[in-house]
Amino acid sequence: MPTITSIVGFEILDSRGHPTITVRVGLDNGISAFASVPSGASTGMHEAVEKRDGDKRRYQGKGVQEVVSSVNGEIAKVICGMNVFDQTGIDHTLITLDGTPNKSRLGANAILGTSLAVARAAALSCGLELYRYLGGLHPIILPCPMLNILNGGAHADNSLDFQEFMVRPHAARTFAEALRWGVEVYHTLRSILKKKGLVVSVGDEGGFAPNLQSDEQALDLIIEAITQAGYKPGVEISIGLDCAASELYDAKEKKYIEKKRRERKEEFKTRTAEEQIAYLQHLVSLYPIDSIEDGLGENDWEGWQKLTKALGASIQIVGDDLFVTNQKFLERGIKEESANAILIKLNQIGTLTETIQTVERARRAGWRTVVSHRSGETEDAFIADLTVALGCGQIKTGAPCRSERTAKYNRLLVIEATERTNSFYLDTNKERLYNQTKA
Ligand code: 2PG
Ligand code: MG
Repeated sequence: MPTITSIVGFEILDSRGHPTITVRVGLDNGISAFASVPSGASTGMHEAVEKRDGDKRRYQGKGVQEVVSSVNGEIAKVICGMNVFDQTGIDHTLITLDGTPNKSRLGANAILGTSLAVARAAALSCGLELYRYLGGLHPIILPCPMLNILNGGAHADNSLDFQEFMVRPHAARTFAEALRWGVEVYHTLRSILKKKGLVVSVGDEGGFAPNLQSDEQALDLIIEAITQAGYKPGVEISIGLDCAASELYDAKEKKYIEKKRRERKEEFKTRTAEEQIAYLQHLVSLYPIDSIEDGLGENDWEGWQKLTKALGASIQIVGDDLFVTNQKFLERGIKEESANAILIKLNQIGTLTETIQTVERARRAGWRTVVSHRSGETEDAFIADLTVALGCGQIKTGAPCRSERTAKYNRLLVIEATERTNSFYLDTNKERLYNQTKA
């Protein structure tokens, strides 16, 4: 059994130019592996804590030197000597060592970096690809990519309130085909925006970030792009939204606010939870939207129940900030029927083991799972392997633009091409699996 002999953390940069951590785990068989930790902007309040130094003289307080020290010191001390295949034992040791319910003492970043690097070193020790080590030998499912082609909210300095407008090429026969469709729509959208004299610079997740009149105009442009690229909106390519509504909620007014318009001192609308639900229903009736993430805020459990009653039979209702990949919140969501799908982000909970358990719990409840990147990413493509290993069937990892986003899509392309006969693409809308040798 290979034993862990060294654990070393390094302060590196994420895609927004903020510090994050990468961890190297070394084994007594000579193998070593790295894993890097991403960082969110629209973070849920119940997420595991991303620890930062707070020393304003370095990186405006965002340094992670203390996190690196914890990895090199406390964490290395207890984890070195452990069997690298004991992922569950290692993750539990990390959780106990931290000792807080939200991993705030050592930082979820310190813990996750270690947890993921351990898994990678273990896979290498077996001579297995990461997705095989994590997922076993069964035929694999390639996910439907959800490409965030228009950015708004906290990810872009523009007028759009909704954070993400995604295309879902669900009717493709392979992942590679789905990605190509998405990429073609992305580039078509670019030329449409350009022709209209709109800005084609991009937001944090690589999607375009023009100033538009409304969320409806964004949806109209996407429909135009899908059609012009030669695809049938709804039939072949549908639309997914991440409203990131926790960001739009004004606790004082107890309402959802058109924040960008308010910031720009333009006339803005406010909506109660009921009005927000009605607005989303209105959008679903007008556009081929089949997935809505965070349509309401993270504490609005009552609203979520109503939203799922109103739309859950016909579309995917995804909880991100509401569940924060945490089984405790998911359990409540299952009981109260607050959603029918959960977003899966490793760094929201902080260990690989807990993430896998959350996915399994969601699946037992008949829920769908969508593996997700963060808006601040690195070149690490761990989530591509994770999606495949757990057969989640859906991944959102931004626009097909910027290397930290394409790294994940590229990894999936390679996995699919390698596993030709042994892989399936999931049409999430029909729950049908397609094998590429027959595509
Ligand atoms: C989200 C994520 C990823 P962030 O809200 O789903 O797109 O954004 O990482 O900023 O929380
Ligand atoms: Mg989200």
